[in-house]
This record gives sequence, C-alpha cells and structure tokens, in this order.
Amino acid sequence: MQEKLQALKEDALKKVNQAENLKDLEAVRVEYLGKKGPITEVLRGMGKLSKEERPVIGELANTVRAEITRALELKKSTFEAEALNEQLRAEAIDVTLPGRPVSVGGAHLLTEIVTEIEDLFIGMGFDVKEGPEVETDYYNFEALNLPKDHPARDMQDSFYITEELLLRTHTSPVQARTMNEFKGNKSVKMICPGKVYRRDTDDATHSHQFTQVEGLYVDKNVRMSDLKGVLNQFAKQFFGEEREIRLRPSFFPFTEPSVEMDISCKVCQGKGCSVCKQTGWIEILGGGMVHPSVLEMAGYDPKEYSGFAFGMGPERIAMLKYGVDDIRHFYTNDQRFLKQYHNL
Ligand code: 2NL
Repeated sequence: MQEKLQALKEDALKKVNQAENLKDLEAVRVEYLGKKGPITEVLRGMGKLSKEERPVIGELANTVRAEITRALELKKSTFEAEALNEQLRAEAIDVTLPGRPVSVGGAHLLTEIVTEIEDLFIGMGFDVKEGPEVETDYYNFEALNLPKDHPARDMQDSFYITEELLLRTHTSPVQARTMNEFKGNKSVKMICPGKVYRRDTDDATHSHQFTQVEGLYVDKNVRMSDLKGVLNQFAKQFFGEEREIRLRPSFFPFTEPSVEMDISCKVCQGKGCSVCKQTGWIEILGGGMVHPSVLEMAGYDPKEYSGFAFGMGPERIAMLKYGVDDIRHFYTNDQRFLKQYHNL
C-alpha cells in the first residue's frame, strides 16, 4: 500500500510537470485527487486496514495528497504568471509613439468675413437683423420701388415659387419689413446679412446663390456725408488704414442719388495693375440715399425722414482680400481651400 501511494505520488508529480496549460493541470487534479481518484479510494478503504496500518497509511495518503496539491498550485501559479506576462506584453502601450492628431474644425471663410463685417457695423451702432429667404413679391420688389413692369422682375432672373412668392434676390426686404414694423416713428440703424438667390449660370464670378450684407440708416437729417463717413470707416477698418475710398455716381431703383464705392488698390498702391485693371481702384459696394418712394411705402414721411442704404457681397470682398479666383470655392467645401483660412 505504501509503495502504491509512493508510485501514485510520483506519477502525479510527473504529470504535473508535463502539464502544458491550466486545462492539463485540472485533468491531473481530477485524475488523482478527484472523488473517483485513487487517493480518495485509499482513504475510503481505511476501514478495511488493520489498527496498526491505519494511522501510517492515513498519514501517508494525506501527505501524498498535500504534496500533489502543492505541486498543482505551484504549477498553476506559474501558468497564471505567464498568462499575465503575455497579456501585459500584448497590451503594452508605447507612450513614446507620436499622438494621433485631432483635426479641429473652424468657421467657414464666408462666415468669418460676415462676422467681421457685422462686428465693424455693430461698433458703429448698427443692429444685425435677419429675415425670411422665401419672400413675397411685395417686400422683395414692390416696397423697394421695383414696380411690376421693372426689368429686374423678369421671371427669368428670379426663382419664383408661386406668382406671389420667390427666393429673395437681395436682403433689402428685411430692411423694408423692419421700417414697416417701426411704423415711421423710430430711427432704423441696421445691417442684414444673409443668403440671396438669382437665376444665373454658375461660373468663376457668378453663383445662383450667394451672400449679401445690406445696411440701412433712417432718421431725421441723415445725409450723404453720413453714408460716406460710415463707409470710409468700414473700408479702413476692414481693408487697412492706408486705403482710400472714392464714390462714383451710379443707379439703383431703391436709392436716389446712388453711388458705387471703390477702394484704392492695395496691390499697386493706386498705380494700376492687373488686379484693378489698370485703374488703381477696386469696386467694393453700392449704396445711396433711400428713395423717397421707398420711405413713403414703409410709412415714413420723406419730408421729415431721410436715410442711406448700401449693399455688398461678402464673396466678392473675400475674393479681393484673399485673392480667391473662383466664387465656387466658397460652396464646394474642398478642405484644401477651407483649411487655408482657419487661423484668420
Ligand atoms: C450692391 C448694391 C444696394 C441697397 C442695396 C437698399 C435697401 C433699402 C432701401 C434702399 Cl431697404 N436701398 N439697399 C441700396 C443700394 C445698393 O446694393 O451692389 N449690392 C451687392
């Protein structure tokens, strides 16, 4: 019996040694120490042994079981340590690797330009107002002194939705609405930025949808010199202190008299170059004194009130300021174009 136990022990220890993984170990444990294993069998059969043999065999069987258990546990902890090391190796993070860059978004160049224009006019006391892009024929045309037979109202030039509704062709209706709201009793000093629509074939300088910022100042005693002063201030702040402005006579149905404003060319300092087409001047915007009929239709007495208005295209201004050669760059969202202006 003693030899049998010794042999069992040696077999078991040998198998523990040969085990390659936790599964093998568990198999050895079940084989030798399990309920149906040989050691349990020996301990169960103790009753059949003589009085003298019983404590000797009992002790030996317990020792053998303890030794096998110890060997199993030792081997098990080796496997577990190996597994942990393997896991640590596999999950190791090389903290010296360069990080993955997180790309940061930013406002679109046009948004930046419009915001900058807004800030400059807010600084001169103007409110910023927005209005609907789907307009009535009345506010888009009629209220701005563009009667039914006016050529600018040609169906071919605007996106009509119904006979009475269209996509606004300028932001002026926002101003006409505001004047109407104030019912002729209050001064209006506002700018209105926004999208406008015209039926045009898109090319490098035309787009069927573009942006406009218009301004309006109506009060008692508003004069042409006020328009000139405000626009001069805007031009110098936006394009640089060294820029000169000049006003040329022009025509718009909603202003009388009407002007166009040029700034001196930055590229050639007014000497003449390809950017200013040899004139030394670059056209920036149009404006004038609000036509008496426009004031009257909005409920203002043109004998008591006067006003100036102007309009500009931020796309054109951005193209001039940054040398953008195609208006379509603003709408096609090519990251290579847009990213150039992220740190403005
Ligand atoms: C341009 C010229 C202009 C206006 C817009 C206006 C608005 C009201 C009354 C009178 Cl409510 N005028 N707006 C006046 C003159 C010119 O825009 O070249 N825009 C891109």
